[in-house]
Amino acid sequence: MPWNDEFWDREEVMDRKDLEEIQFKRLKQTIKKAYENVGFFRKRLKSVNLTPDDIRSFDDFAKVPFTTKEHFAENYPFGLIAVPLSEIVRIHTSSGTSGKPKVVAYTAKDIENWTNLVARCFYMVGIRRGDVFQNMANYAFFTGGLGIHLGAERVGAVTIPAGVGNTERQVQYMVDFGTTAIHSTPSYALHVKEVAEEMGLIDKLKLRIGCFGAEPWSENTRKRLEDAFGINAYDSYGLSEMNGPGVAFECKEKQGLHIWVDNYFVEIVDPKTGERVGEGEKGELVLTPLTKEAMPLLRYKTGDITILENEKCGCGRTHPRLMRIFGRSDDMLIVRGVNVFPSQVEHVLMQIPEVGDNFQILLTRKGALDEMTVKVEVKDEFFTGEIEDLKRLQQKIQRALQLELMLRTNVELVEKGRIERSMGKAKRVIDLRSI
Ligand code: DLL
Repeated sequence: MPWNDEFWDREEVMDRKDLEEIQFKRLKQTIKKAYENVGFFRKRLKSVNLTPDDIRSFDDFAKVPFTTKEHFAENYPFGLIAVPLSEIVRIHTSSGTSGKPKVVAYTAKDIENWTNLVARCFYMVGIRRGDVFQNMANYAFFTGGLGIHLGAERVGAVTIPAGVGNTERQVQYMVDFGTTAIHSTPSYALHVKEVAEEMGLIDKLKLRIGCFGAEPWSENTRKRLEDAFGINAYDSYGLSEMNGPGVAFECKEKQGLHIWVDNYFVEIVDPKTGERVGEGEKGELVLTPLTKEAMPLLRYKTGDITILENEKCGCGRTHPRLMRIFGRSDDMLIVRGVNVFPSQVEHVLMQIPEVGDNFQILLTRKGALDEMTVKVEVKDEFFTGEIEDLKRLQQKIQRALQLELMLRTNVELVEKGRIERSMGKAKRVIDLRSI
């Protein structure tokens, strides 16, 4: 296979009509594969009196029942696999419900296809042969390790399997190897930035590009990372059930993430009713992989809340865009009846110059009332010990949060380093209300 410029460009600007044709053909194949090879899907289709032949349009497909993460628990470990184990070459897991991890499996062709999808994302943001790409993600069961790694190698970058942790060594390598591109969770990137500043090496870095994903983050965090590292920072979305990273990715316009609809069929539904929402409306992302051999999931409810944008992008690519993920429907906090996404809190805090890079939300109950306390690290230069200054800052943060959330919160200011750093996905919320 010639992995040259022409190869990647051709896939990104396919005609919309051709894309739809490919989608429908692949969708039919996926339904058939699932029906014929996975008892679970056969039963699900039969429960609504459907056979694969009854699905003749994208609208008909809406009659197929959803697959949820609970179904992963029920079919643990291998119940959703559509090929014999002898054809499986890799397994990853990610945290699931009722103590059972979600197990996802790949054939050799799945790995090949996934690698090309991740490479397509990296090519899009300008990562090329000669770039030094440091992958600061966990290489164990997490798909952000190997999945990202193979995609970066495929575009020809010098790929460093750095993993997470040992942050001082990571920063030293970035300087020594002349790293030009990094990948990590945004929360770990903030920690790397902090350590690079402490080591006095932040100005010695040669970074151009940062790819960040696997958890929600905000425009203001983007700005912090871009300013500190002198990079362009891009949002990367994916989930293990759909291979892992490489499902959707921002282009240089940074106006939403192109979702590769030749490989994933996209629906946005009302999370409660399951009905498809109107164009441009916010809802839950439901995905059906169109090319997976090992695990052809039908209408998988991701839990992720977003908007699908069909307008053509300034970059010329024809694949539609997902707007930045607001959060998961199950991450949404209800505090005294008000809906709050942790990403909204992040958005507010990261635009306040005195605020450091870490925060945590603590939920407690006082009598019948919920209390939300936001613990905020303050940058060293503002943590002066002057009570009056701190009081003013605390009130400023409280007002900014109230304006965004329509909710009164307590704000507790702490010194830098007082909140535990995350190496992978950050734990932003501690909910003590049910204890
Ligand atoms: O997080 C795959 C991945 C690895 C994506 C590296 C990007 C980079 P899981 O561990 O299965 O897979 O978690 C998937 O993480 O359903 C979202 O809730 C969340 N998530 C992933 N990317 C983003 C993002 C990987 N860019 C779950 N913004 C998903 C917000 C994200 N949330």
